[in-house]
Amino acid sequence: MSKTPVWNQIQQNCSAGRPQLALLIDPDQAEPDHLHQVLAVAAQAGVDYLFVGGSLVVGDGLGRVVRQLKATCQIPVVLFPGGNHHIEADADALLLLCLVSGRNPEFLIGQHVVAAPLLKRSGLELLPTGYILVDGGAPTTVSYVSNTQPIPADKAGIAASTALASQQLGQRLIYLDGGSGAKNPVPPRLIAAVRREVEVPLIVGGGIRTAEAARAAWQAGADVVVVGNAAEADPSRLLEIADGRARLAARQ
Ligand code: 1GP
Repeated sequence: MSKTPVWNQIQQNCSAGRPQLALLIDPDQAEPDHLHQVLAVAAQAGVDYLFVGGSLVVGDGLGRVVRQLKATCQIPVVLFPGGNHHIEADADALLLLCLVSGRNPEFLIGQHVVAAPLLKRSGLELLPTGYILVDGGAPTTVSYVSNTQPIPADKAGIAASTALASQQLGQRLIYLDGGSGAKNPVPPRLIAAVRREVEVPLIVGGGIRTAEAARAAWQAGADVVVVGNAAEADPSRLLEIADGRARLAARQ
């Protein structure tokens, strides 16, 4: 069966004005039975994409998790790599992240050079993404591991200019991330400022734990909202968030 490229799905949903939801799965936390339960809820909630990865994956579960996802559900599997070793050809696509909020050449081009031949051989669909870290109120693994500073949460103008530069450089997506487990989600005001500046699809995640926070992100202009920790701790959160999304879509 031929599959629709993930890029086409994102674009079609954006054109239809449909709020999209991604579940982020941390391979280090994904024990098979628990993952099975989470996936059942994700399917019920109408999750659009499964993002897999993180800035620090210490175990060897990435390949196992990707294969379990592909074997048990139809939701597209998109790698969210923390480095050039997070490549699994069994996934559907990979967010080719360029950490544009930082000034560490390793995450702007260094890792990409090492990964390029592997990515070419993998046949993965590549989604070039301007990745923008926003201060979520506490130091995050991603800023520590990448040795970069996030953009202050009250500097919407810097975030908007960074996103615009990223779009001008040819990135096809922007990902505004407070980082996994962020104390505060990316502020709606900052999301809205970025939304006004760029046309490319906008992914927003980090610290989104409630239906209200997800709805605020969509209303501010996010196309895809990412939920990780909250769904892992309590999968029923996905149903609440999906319910909020349905009510939002009904009002549009
Ligand atoms: C982190 O955006 C993701 O990179 C999701 O964060 O785990 O806090 O939902 P949470």
